[in-house]
Amino acid sequence: MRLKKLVIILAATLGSSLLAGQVMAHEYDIADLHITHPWSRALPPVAKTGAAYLTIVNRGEQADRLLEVTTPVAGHAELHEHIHRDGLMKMQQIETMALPAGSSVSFKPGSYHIMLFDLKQPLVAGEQFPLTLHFEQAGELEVDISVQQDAPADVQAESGEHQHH
Ligand SMILES: [Cu+2]
Repeated sequence: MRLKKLVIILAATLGSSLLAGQVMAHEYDIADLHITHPWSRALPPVAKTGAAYLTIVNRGEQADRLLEVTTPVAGHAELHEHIHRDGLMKMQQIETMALPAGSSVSFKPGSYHIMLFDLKQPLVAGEQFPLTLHFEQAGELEVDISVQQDAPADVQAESGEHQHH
Protein backbone atom coordinates (compact mmCIF):
# COMPACT_ATOMS: atom_id res chain seq x y z
CA MET A 1 0.00 0.00 0.00
CA ARG A 2 2.73 2.38 0.92
CA LEU A 3 4.41 1.88 -2.44
CA LYS A 4 1.22 2.53 -4.34
CA LYS A 5 0.70 5.80 -2.51
CA LEU A 6 4.21 6.89 -3.34
CA VAL A 7 3.66 6.16 -7.00
CA ILE A 8 0.48 8.20 -7.03
CA ILE A 9 2.23 11.14 -5.39
CA LEU A 10 5.05 10.93 -7.89
CA ALA A 11 2.63 10.86 -10.77
CA ALA A 12 0.78 13.87 -9.40
CA THR A 13 4.01 15.80 -8.94
CA LEU A 14 5.22 14.97 -12.41
CA GLY A 15 1.87 15.89 -13.92
CA SER A 16 1.75 19.29 -12.25
CA SER A 17 5.33 20.15 -13.11
CA LEU A 18 4.72 19.30 -16.75
CA LEU A 19 1.65 21.46 -16.73
CA ALA A 20 3.50 24.31 -15.04
CA GLY A 21 6.20 24.03 -17.67
CA GLN A 22 3.66 24.55 -20.41
CA VAL A 23 1.69 27.31 -18.80
CA MET A 24 4.63 29.35 -17.53
CA ALA A 25 6.62 28.43 -20.66
CA HIS A 26 10.03 29.55 -20.22
CA GLU A 27 11.61 29.67 -16.90
CA TYR A 28 14.71 27.73 -16.08
CA ASP A 29 16.78 27.25 -12.96
CA ILE A 30 20.33 26.09 -12.55
CA ALA A 31 22.08 26.41 -9.21
CA ASP A 32 21.08 29.89 -7.96
CA LEU A 33 20.43 31.27 -11.42
CA HIS A 34 16.91 31.84 -12.68
CA ILE A 35 16.43 32.39 -16.41
CA THR A 36 13.20 33.80 -17.77
CA HIS A 37 11.62 33.89 -21.19
CA PRO A 38 14.35 33.30 -23.76
CA TRP A 39 13.05 34.67 -27.07
CA SER A 40 14.10 35.79 -30.49
CA ARG A 41 12.38 37.84 -33.16
CA ALA A 42 11.09 36.09 -36.27
CA LEU A 43 13.12 37.01 -39.35
CA PRO A 44 12.75 36.70 -43.11
CA PRO A 45 14.30 33.45 -44.43
CA VAL A 46 17.14 35.38 -46.11
CA ALA A 47 18.40 36.80 -42.80
CA LYS A 48 21.86 35.59 -41.89
CA THR A 49 22.10 37.17 -38.45
CA GLY A 50 19.65 37.29 -35.58
CA ALA A 51 19.56 38.03 -31.88
CA ALA A 52 18.27 36.24 -28.81
CA TYR A 53 17.17 37.73 -25.52
CA LEU A 54 16.55 36.54 -21.98
CA THR A 55 16.85 37.63 -18.37
CA ILE A 56 19.15 36.04 -15.82
CA VAL A 57 18.60 36.57 -12.10
CA ASN A 58 21.33 35.52 -9.72
CA ARG A 59 19.51 34.66 -6.51
CA GLY A 60 22.63 33.36 -4.83
CA GLU A 61 25.27 34.97 -2.67
CA GLN A 62 28.09 34.27 -5.08
CA ALA A 63 28.83 35.98 -8.34
CA ASP A 64 28.70 33.95 -11.51
CA ARG A 65 29.54 34.75 -15.10
CA LEU A 66 28.08 33.89 -18.47
CA LEU A 67 31.10 32.75 -20.48
CA GLU A 68 29.60 31.87 -23.83
CA VAL A 69 26.53 30.68 -25.65
CA THR A 70 26.22 28.02 -28.32
CA THR A 71 23.37 26.98 -30.57
CA PRO A 72 23.05 24.57 -33.49
CA VAL A 73 21.05 27.13 -35.52
CA ALA A 74 23.96 29.55 -35.86
CA GLY A 75 27.52 29.26 -37.12
CA HIS A 76 28.52 31.09 -33.99
CA ALA A 77 27.01 33.21 -31.26
CA GLU A 78 28.45 36.18 -29.39
CA LEU A 79 27.48 38.25 -26.39
CA HIS A 80 26.94 41.84 -27.52
CA GLU A 81 26.20 45.21 -26.01
CA HIS A 82 24.93 48.41 -27.58
CA ILE A 83 27.00 51.52 -27.06
CA HIS A 84 26.52 55.15 -27.99
CA ARG A 85 29.53 56.56 -29.78
CA ASP A 86 29.75 59.76 -31.78
CA GLY A 87 25.99 60.02 -31.68
CA LEU A 88 25.55 56.59 -33.20
CA MET A 89 24.26 53.36 -31.76
CA LYS A 90 26.75 50.62 -32.31
CA MET A 91 27.14 47.17 -30.97
CA GLN A 92 30.24 45.38 -29.89
CA GLN A 93 31.15 42.02 -28.49
CA ILE A 94 31.68 41.55 -24.79
CA GLU A 95 33.88 38.69 -23.70
CA THR A 96 31.75 37.54 -20.79
CA MET A 97 28.71 38.78 -18.87
CA ALA A 98 29.13 39.38 -15.14
CA LEU A 99 26.27 38.12 -12.96
CA PRO A 100 26.84 39.69 -9.54
CA ALA A 101 25.15 38.11 -6.52
CA GLY A 102 21.59 39.36 -6.17
CA SER A 103 21.56 40.96 -9.61
CA SER A 104 19.21 40.74 -12.56
CA VAL A 105 20.72 41.05 -16.02
CA SER A 106 18.47 41.52 -19.03
CA PHE A 107 19.34 40.84 -22.62
CA LYS A 108 16.83 42.86 -24.67
CA PRO A 109 16.56 44.90 -27.85
CA GLY A 110 18.76 48.01 -27.74
CA SER A 111 20.80 46.59 -24.89
CA TYR A 112 22.73 43.43 -24.21
CA HIS A 113 21.85 40.67 -26.66
CA ILE A 114 23.03 37.32 -27.90
CA MET A 115 24.07 37.78 -31.50
CA LEU A 116 23.58 34.84 -33.82
CA PHE A 117 25.79 34.75 -36.89
CA ASP A 118 25.52 32.59 -39.99
CA LEU A 119 22.00 31.35 -39.29
CA LYS A 120 21.52 27.84 -40.58
CA GLN A 121 17.73 27.89 -40.55
CA PRO A 122 15.01 30.55 -40.73
CA LEU A 123 13.71 31.92 -37.44
CA VAL A 124 10.01 31.25 -37.86
CA ALA A 125 7.41 32.65 -35.47
CA GLY A 126 5.94 29.99 -33.22
CA GLU A 127 8.97 27.74 -33.41
CA GLN A 128 11.71 27.18 -30.87
CA PHE A 129 15.39 26.41 -31.04
CA PRO A 130 17.84 25.25 -28.38
CA LEU A 131 20.60 27.46 -27.02
CA THR A 132 23.14 26.46 -24.40
CA LEU A 133 24.35 28.92 -21.78
CA HIS A 134 27.79 28.23 -20.36
CA PHE A 135 28.19 29.62 -16.84
CA GLU A 136 31.49 29.83 -14.98
CA GLN A 137 30.06 28.48 -11.72
CA ALA A 138 26.68 26.96 -12.49
CA GLY A 139 27.80 24.98 -15.54
CA GLU A 140 25.81 24.45 -18.71
CA LEU A 141 22.11 24.98 -19.24
CA GLU A 142 20.17 24.38 -22.43
CA VAL A 143 17.13 26.61 -22.90
CA ASP A 144 14.57 26.81 -25.69
CA ILE A 145 14.41 30.13 -27.47
CA SER A 146 10.88 31.05 -28.53
CA VAL A 147 10.75 32.69 -31.91
CA GLN A 148 8.05 35.34 -31.95
CA GLN A 149 6.85 38.08 -34.26
CA ASP A 150 6.86 40.79 -31.62
CA ALA A 151 8.76 41.48 -28.44
CA PRO A 152 7.11 40.19 -25.25
CA ALA A 153 4.71 42.74 -23.73
CA ASP A 154 6.97 43.54 -20.77
CA VAL A 155 9.97 44.14 -23.03
CA GLN A 156 7.98 46.43 -25.35
CA ALA A 157 6.92 48.53 -22.39
CA GLU A 158 10.47 48.76 -21.09
CA SER A 159 12.12 49.77 -24.34
CA GLY A 160 9.86 52.76 -24.93
CA GLU A 161 10.78 56.44 -24.97
CA HIS A 162 11.87 56.50 -21.37
CA GLN A 163 14.91 54.41 -22.12
CA HIS A 164 16.46 57.05 -24.31
CA HIS A 165 18.63 59.06 -22.01
CU1 LIG B 1 24.86 42.45 -31.90
